[in-house]
Amino acid sequence: MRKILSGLRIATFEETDTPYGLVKNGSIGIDGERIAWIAQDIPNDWRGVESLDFGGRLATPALIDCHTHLVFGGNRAREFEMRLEGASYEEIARAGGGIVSSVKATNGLSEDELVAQSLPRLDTLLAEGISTIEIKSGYGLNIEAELKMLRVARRLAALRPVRILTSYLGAHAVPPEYRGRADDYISQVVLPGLEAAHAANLVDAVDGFCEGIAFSPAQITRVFEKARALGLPVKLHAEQLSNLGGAKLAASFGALSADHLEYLDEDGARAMAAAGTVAVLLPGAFYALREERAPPVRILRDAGVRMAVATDCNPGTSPLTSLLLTMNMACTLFRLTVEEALAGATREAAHALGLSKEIGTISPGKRAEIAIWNAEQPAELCYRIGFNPLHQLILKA
Ligand code: DI6
Ligand code: FE
Repeated sequence: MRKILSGLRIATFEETDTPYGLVKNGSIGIDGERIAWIAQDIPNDWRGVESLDFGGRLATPALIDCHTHLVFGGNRAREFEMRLEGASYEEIARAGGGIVSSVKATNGLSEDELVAQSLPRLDTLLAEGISTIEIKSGYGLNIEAELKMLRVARRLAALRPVRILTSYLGAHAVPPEYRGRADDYISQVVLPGLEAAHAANLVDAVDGFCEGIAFSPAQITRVFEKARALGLPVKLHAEQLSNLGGAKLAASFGALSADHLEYLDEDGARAMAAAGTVAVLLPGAFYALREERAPPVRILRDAGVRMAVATDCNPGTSPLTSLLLTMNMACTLFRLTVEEALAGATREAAHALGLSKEIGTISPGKRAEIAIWNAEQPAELCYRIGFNPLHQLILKA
């Protein structure tokens, strides 16, 4: 199957000197699942191929949400109220709320129920021109429950036209039955759970939460060593609430990404740049927690670290199911440029998932995953709040 998309302003996001890699007034040739060419004139041997005219609309790579905890049970609206009454996220977590309360809600559901509760969130995200999302486990915190979450993520991919990459996040929180025994939890649950999930082909990457209220760098190192032994890529929630050197640790394992990074220092940024570790910025969590310290965007930029942007969709700190709103927040709260925010939800997000050869830019040879917008300027996708200008999502010819 061949098809031509014509009458487009194409923000290819190829890394050229042209902002957005913009091709004004262009066409895209699609052959099966791949992009064949991008040009102003249709090649001779494509004459007669079916062509759709988009009347001057903007095309971008389909969006990619590279950090979500989309599969979970219940909600944490009550904690939202508690925070309004003055409680902090850490206080709520230490009092047995927080992640652990979502663990109870998640583990009380069957696999079918978990699919049913997750689908509306997935559909809301997908309505904004998304082709690919990452989903983490981490609300099970026992072996079978972690596997269940990952199976749900795989099932979602079969139910909707979306590519889903899974991350095993057994090291998300210490469950109550292991309080004060985080190392035992890692030995008895996280590591054997990872082996079992990997054997069942449920794991695309391994994640962890490196934080005072979660796991120390030494404990994360144990998890990453197991990931390395299994040949799985790693990523890390790092420097969200304090600086434990998690980003540097992740970089030393060649991590795909280090995520959050509000407390990152220059040393960490340099290590990430050297390792090619992507910085995944999560303005939804920053906003919901009313954090005051934004990630050091200027340091990341100067160090040459790629910056992705993602929803962090989760019940506690980022109940957010709009990547467009996330891009707006990245600009307004973190001062990313529009080009950085859009690249962050396309090209750089592809890097963060290890998929940059396949998706993330509109380039010959890459998959034909293209969002077409009722917009002319790329900035229109970032400046609006709560409006979805998607015209059509193309996923192949
Ligand atoms: N950092 C976060 O912001 C989320 N997980 C993490 O490691 C929070 C998850 C939650 O509160 O349920
Ligand atoms: Fe997260």
